[in-house]
Formats: sequence, C-alpha cells, structure tokens
Amino acid sequence: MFASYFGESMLKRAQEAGLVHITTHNIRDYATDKHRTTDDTTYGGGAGMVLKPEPLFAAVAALHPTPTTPIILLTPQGRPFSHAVAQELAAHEEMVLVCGRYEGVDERVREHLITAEISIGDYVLTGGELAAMVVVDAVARLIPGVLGAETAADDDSYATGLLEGAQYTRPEIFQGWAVPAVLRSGHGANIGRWRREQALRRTWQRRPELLLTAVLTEEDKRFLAVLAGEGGSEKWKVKVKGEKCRRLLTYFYFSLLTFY
Ligand code: 6GU
Repeated sequence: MFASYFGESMLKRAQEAGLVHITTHNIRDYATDKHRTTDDTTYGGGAGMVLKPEPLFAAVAALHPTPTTPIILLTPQGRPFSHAVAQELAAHEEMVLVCGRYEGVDERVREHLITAEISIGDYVLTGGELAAMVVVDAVARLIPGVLGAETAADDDSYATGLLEGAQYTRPEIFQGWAVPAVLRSGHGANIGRWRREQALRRTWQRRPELLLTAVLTEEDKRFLAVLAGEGGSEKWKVKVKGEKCRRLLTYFYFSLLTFY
C-alpha cells in the first residue's frame, strides 16, 4: 500500500534527494507467538477485534524514537488534521505514525505509547493507512526543497488562510470562453488585486468561517464589506431587504462565526 504512493512523483523525488526519509514497518513482524497474532477479541465481549499492545510497543521501540518524537495514532477519534497540524509536524525531525486497524487499539497503547491522535476527517476508513499517507504527503511538501521552489507552499490555500481563486492557462479563448482581460493586461498591480479579490470572494462564498482567522488588509475588509452587501454567502444564505437590515445581519453573522 505505502510503496506505491511513496514510490511516485514528489515523494519519490524528495526521498531520492535525501530531503525525506520514509520507512514502513509491519507490526506482524513484531508479534512473538507462532501465529504472529496482532489482534484479539475484546474484553467484556462484543464484536470485532482489537490490536494487541505487545507488537505495537515492540515495533515502535525498534525505531528508537527520541523522547520528543511524536508517536501518532491515526484514528477517527483523533484531533482533526489541518494545515496548522502539518506545520507543527514538519517542525519535528521525525515522527512515527501508527495505523489503527480493525475495530480498535488496546487502550494501553493510547495511554502509554501514543503521544497524539490524528483524524483526517469525519468519516470512517477501514484502516489508518490512507490517513498516514495523507499526513506524510501534507507534511513532506512543507519541507524546504520538496516542492522545488523554496516558497511554493507559502501561497497555498490555508497557508494564506484563504481559498485559492480562479486560474487560467492557454488557450486565450476556449470554446468561446475567454480568459479574463485583466490577466492578459500585463498590469502587475491590477492582476495582484484581482487575484486577491477572487480568493476573498471564493472564501466568502464557500468557507466564510476561514475569514475569521485569515490575515486581512483594510482593502480586503472593504472588499468583503461589498461582498457582504451583495448578500449572504452560499453556505449560509441570508435574504434581506434594505441596506441597514443587511448590515445588521452581516454583523450578526460575523458575531455568530466568532462565537462558533
Ligand atoms: Cl486517521 N483512520 C480511520 N480508520 N478512519 C478515519 C481516519 C483515520 N480519519 C478519518 N477517518
């Protein structure tokens, strides 16, 4: 599972360049009984198997993590993964990712081996492997040099706190649909402002709550006030009559978001 993803594209190049070092370990290799058992039935009864503590403790110990190395369990009960969490992890020299499987993991693993738990979203996967690959990918691309240009990750959605706006490439006209004139104008300042406004508009329409933590200039805020005047976001659509009422609702809306 891991070899196919880590052996392609960016992560392959990053490893070849010595920027990232990834190893995978099968906990079955650390089981001690003759059947190499890694799971067992649950105490107290009930359906499903639970991962045993011994192979997990032995597998992690064999990696000789330092006292500050995060030992992370991938589980739907974990802390929601985000760009901010990826940045925290990228600041560490190394991390150990433990993939939960089956119905669960013995609680003593959580209490005495694991230092953090991460979930990649509110849905349940059959195992933590895909989640571990997501975490490795998101963290690796933050390591300087992995993306090529050193600053390439700085303008990402979520790094700026805004969603990315529209982008175009050639041809100038495709099936009658033209690339916006401003992008072909060669006027750097206008292009920069247009892109910023596109990002603000898209964020306002799709993920207005991100605006609460984004770093905004006075000009951005004026533009957002205009957008708010045009009506609610798509996510929480509000229809109002009259400017005063609209402003009040916008204020109420932002207060609610702040509270949330
Ligand atoms: Cl980290 N593991 C599993 N099994 N399911 C998940 C998840 C992790 N994150 C979201 N769903």
